[in-house]
Amino acid sequence: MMDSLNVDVALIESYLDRLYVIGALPGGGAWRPVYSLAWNEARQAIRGWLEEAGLAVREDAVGNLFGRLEGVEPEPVILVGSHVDTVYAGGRLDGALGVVGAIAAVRAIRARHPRPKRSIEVFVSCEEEDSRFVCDFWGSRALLGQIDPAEAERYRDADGITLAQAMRQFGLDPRRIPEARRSDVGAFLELHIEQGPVLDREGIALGVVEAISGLNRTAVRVAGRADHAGTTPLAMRGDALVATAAMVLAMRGLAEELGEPARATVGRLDVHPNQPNIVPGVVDFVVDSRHPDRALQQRLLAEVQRRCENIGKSHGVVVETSVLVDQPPTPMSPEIVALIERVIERRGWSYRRLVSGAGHDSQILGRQIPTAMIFVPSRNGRSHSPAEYTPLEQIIPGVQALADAVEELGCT
Ligand code: HGY
Ligand code: MN
Ligand code: MN
Repeated sequence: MMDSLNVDVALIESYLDRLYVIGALPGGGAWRPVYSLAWNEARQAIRGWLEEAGLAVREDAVGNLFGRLEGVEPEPVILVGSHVDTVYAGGRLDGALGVVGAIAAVRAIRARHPRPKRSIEVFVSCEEEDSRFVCDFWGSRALLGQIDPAEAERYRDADGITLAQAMRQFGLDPRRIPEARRSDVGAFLELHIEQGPVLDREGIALGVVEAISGLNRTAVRVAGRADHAGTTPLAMRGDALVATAAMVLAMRGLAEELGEPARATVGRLDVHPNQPNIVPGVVDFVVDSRHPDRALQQRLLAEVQRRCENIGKSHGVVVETSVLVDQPPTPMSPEIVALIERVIERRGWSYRRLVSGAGHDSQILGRQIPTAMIFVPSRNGRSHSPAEYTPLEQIIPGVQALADAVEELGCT
């Protein structure tokens, strides 16, 4: 058996610190939405790190970055990474850990295997979070050739800018999106924080993901009637926000009825015209619903739509729903899961299997490419918040396990 690989702990800490400054918001947390200045600044920093690691850097048609360590066999390629974009006011580790961990892992591998058996690439996904456009795992869908270039004209951000316009600002041509497709990838590994409480609560070092939950996003438009807040009798109102309030509570009730681990969340409301002295005329909102069982995910989705429509009728407002995202649950590769467990056991660390309630690039890539994920604990399960935290000593086993697993896949 080979000696253990050792990843560079100081480098991991300094890269994570550096990334968290990029897109930092005055109130805490960072925001690096796709095709923004902060997003690009982070990518330029990462590009430099990939070059310093001795990797051949390439950018694809949507802005995904790759850093390649050329193997004796050019393909199939072992891909390892995560996403560079963040949610609004996101924490230090979501996505960033997977990118930094991949760089540290491949650096350590390169030091021992300057020319590994298989080619190994760090993958920096350009977009995973839907935090600017609801574009549904843009980076990994592009890699699989699943984007219709017309989508780029369809999606708009809060300021009305189309995704195509945003791409062009960074010299990317939406007509070339199909060129991002790859068919040379043989495996994908992603390191991530758990973003939930299980590992932290149980005092377990690492999670090995066996499946990722199915995810839907449903846009709901509630159309009532804008009227004077002082004069319109309650019985004469078509208050879109009152109807929406009932729907929000119904979504919570729906997930409770279905039981753990069903989820239904309304995290975004747009109220029109959003004035204190006007009865709200229109509300747009998005329901995020999830379940790891496809049949139950679909039942949940159908109920989201049915309940919103029924509540609309009882409130005398018009409800329209449209499904923006429909990603089924994705099982991880049993062979790579078993490999990860073996390398963790060899190190003597504790681990357990988990189903990820959060979505990941692995959810998309895992449907066509053998894929697996390693989780490190999230303190108090906090994520999608500046409170996201994992101490360095709990991060390092995750990066080591990633490096060991990639080494096994790429070099033996
Ligand atoms: O929403 C998700 O689960 C992911 O963090 N994008
Ligand atoms: Mn996230
Ligand atoms: Mn993430």
